[in-house]
Amino acid sequence: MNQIFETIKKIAFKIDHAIKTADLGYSDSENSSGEEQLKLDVQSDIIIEKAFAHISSVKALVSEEKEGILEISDSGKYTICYDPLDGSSLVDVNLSVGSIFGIYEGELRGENLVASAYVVYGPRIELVIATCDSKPMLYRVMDSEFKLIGEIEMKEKGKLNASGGTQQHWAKQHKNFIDSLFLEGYRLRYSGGMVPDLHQIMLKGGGLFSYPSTTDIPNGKLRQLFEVIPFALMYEQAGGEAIDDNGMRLLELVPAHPHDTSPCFFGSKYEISALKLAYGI
Ligand code: AHM
Ligand code: MG
Repeated sequence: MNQIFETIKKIAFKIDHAIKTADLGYSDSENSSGEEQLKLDVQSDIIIEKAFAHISSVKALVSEEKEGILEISDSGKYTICYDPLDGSSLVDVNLSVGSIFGIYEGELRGENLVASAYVVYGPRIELVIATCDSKPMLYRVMDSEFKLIGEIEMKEKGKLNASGGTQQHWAKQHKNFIDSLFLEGYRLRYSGGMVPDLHQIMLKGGGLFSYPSTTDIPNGKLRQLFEVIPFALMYEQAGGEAIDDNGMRLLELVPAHPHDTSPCFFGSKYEISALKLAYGI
């Protein structure tokens, strides 16, 4: 597993370099969710595929940018599901973006996630790694190297509130709940990049990030294997919670297809309890 984490560090430097120097235009292809791909999405995907191609513990790779599963090694133990450049449409306005990695052993489902990692490409490069038996560990690049900063631990209750989805398509109960948090004094924080948005809430102690079911996208936008499940492990290991709109732990999701999505809520304990009350779940 260490070799995988070390590889993610190397990938982070390469993708960061690409973000800073590459062409920001569109490629002439679409990803498997039918979204237009930026050249940077494709380039980041290739960087990751090449980096893991010779790591013997890797059995297979599944990318948000590709259909299907890429077999790497028969004797490998782990399947890595990754979003090479999440929030890539924010690069042209110079906001932070990220890469997300879910490391699964066995069938691709929440309970088989053994570790997850994400990289934030912002004013600095940061990396967070969580395993099933450790708190998330934060690393930051200083003097061209990843240095361990420390463990991440969330408080019982935070101050930040971030909800995705088009508001005109929110369900009444979601709108009422989000409004009630603002009436309690929560501050809006939403950049449109789940990596920096979830990172901010975790590092500032707590709050709530929602990507709910909406009338136009009933299953939400965020993908289970590459985005939702890896962050669920982060939040649970940091002392928070991560559930869907039925109150089920996101770590219990069982995707029927690699690109399946799910409504999702990540927060500290207080906000998740309040959400359960408001949603009646
Ligand atoms: P992407 O993987 O195509 O970049 O999309 C995922 C991103 C998340 O980072 C973010 O939370 C969400 O899309 C924002 O969506 P919206 O604009 O609907 O709020
Ligand atoms: Mg994404």
